Amino acid sequence: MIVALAGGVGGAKLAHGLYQLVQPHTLAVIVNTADDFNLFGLRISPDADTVMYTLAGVANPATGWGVAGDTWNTLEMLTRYGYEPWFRLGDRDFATHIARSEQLGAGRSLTDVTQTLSGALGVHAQLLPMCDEPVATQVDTPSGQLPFQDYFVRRHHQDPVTGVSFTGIENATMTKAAAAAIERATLIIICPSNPIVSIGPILAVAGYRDALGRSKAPKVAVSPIVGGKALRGPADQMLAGLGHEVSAFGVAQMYRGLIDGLVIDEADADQQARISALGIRVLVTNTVMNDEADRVQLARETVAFGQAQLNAGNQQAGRSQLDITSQRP
Ligand code: FO1
Repeated sequence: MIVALAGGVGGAKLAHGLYQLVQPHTLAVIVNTADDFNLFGLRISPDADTVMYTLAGVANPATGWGVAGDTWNTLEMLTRYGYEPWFRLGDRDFATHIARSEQLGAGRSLTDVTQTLSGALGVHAQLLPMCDEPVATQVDTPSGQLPFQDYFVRRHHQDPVTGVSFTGIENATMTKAAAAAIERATLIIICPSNPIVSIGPILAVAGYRDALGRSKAPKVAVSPIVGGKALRGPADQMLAGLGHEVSAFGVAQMYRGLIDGLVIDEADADQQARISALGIRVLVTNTVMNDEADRVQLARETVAFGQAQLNAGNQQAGRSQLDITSQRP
């Protein structure tokens, strides 16, 4: 079982590479839900939907989020009723939010609803919300505290970030399904998502750090920072605003103690020694996923890197060599 921790578009791309590489039922993607919010009376789970649409092969390739070829009639009509269309919801995307909201309203858990929706779209990997309780990222800026989507979408993540907090985190617990997946994991991958607001919320939910620490599976992260920049989104300005070094090394420091290995881009090869000095093994390769082949290639190399960690660990302990994954023929 490979367990991938993911957030938005960057994480979804590597999850998609893994999904194409291994038998679907041997992959579980634990997804951030702290970006979730209510709009038009509907519950919206942007990161779960981004991973779901990407694995289903229906994501909008230009943006990474929303449904390819979607239409905008509902939003256009809502604009005529005076609503501001700051968060672009397509007509097919609305169906996801209507179905999720209706099923949550009937008392189903977010985990069960997400399984129903992703299964209906033909996704046979496990797509697991990090928790079933509501958690909401708040971003502190010089203009005051902003709910995440206001900061990220409405204000185009222009505001300097001076702090991040997760409302409701104190009531959130790792789901049984996520715990079971980590229990069975032979490899745990932290996808190239924003360490602060995509991976951070998952690690802040009670139970994850213990479960990950207990797991004997190798833990490998892929740096979302390449050449000192985030490939998309505000991760670089967030790391800077919160006092972290904006580099692959900075990411290594954030995950220190949690991961055995870090995959960094060739642009950051000069940081390999500093990262190794933290006791973290390093794989230097191309981590920029411009097309589907890149996604599968990065997935393949990340899995092989994890396998090497496992073998190294087993050799030291005198254990036999295990095959981490059942790859698709
Ligand atoms: N991001 C934007 O920058 N602008 C949008 O209008 C937008 C709409 C949207 C609709 C559905 C969805 O699932 C995601 C959407 N996103 C949009 C992306 C979303 O804000 C981010 O992907 C995550 O919240 C951060 O990873």
